[in-house]
Amino acid sequence: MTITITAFEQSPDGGKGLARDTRIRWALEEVSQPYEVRLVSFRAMKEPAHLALHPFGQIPTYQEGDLVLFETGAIVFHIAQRHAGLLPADANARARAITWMFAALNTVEPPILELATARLLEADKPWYQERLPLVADRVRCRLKQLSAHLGGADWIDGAFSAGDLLMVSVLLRLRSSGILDEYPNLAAYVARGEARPAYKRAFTAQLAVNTAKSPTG
Ligand code: GTB
Repeated sequence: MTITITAFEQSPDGGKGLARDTRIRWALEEVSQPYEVRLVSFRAMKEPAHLALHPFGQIPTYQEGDLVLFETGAIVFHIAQRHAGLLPADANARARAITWMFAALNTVEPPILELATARLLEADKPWYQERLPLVADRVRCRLKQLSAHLGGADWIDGAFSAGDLLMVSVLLRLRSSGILDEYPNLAAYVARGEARPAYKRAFTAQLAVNTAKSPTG
């Protein structure tokens, strides 16, 4: 059955791979599943046809026959459950990998998103310079803990898993802030993720969309 995902017609990041369709593309590449991509504009995302797939009018979505999913974490989990390669066979190791998926999205990503939002939308506010270090320190708090847990390991709990896929994806959003480089083992962890052939294919595919010349020039 054909898998179809949605992605930005033109990502605001210009192809840095930070929009969440990259996470889905990466998961599908890891498990060698072909997929099609339907590109949607910001306007189309809020129209009934897309809202029928995604109640919050966002990307990514995932369609496979009658199945329609939204929420990146749920989609990656679905892919990992259906196809070998992203979750360990051992029941306890699998439960731990799933725990790391949640940790990436629920514990590590929120302060990172808060920082990204502050830098993007609050830089003109009179309190920005005072607030920014507070927000950045909340990110550092999580990175310090994650760094201590990872230590010198390649991946967060044994072999590469969907937990790593989501954690690396979440940490990638920090690159432009410079904070990631304060934690060399985490910077190396992210680099290992980016070096995976499946990530490279996913990144290249989204880049092609975002550098393609628009029909209007
Ligand atoms: N919780 C949902 C999920 O994980 O799937 C969140 C989905 C979401 O935030 N989607 C964003 C979206 O559709 C795109 S990925 N936004 C349009 C809207 O809400 O109207 C978030 C994103 C957007 C842009 C960048 N960037 O330019 O760097 C990075 C990440």
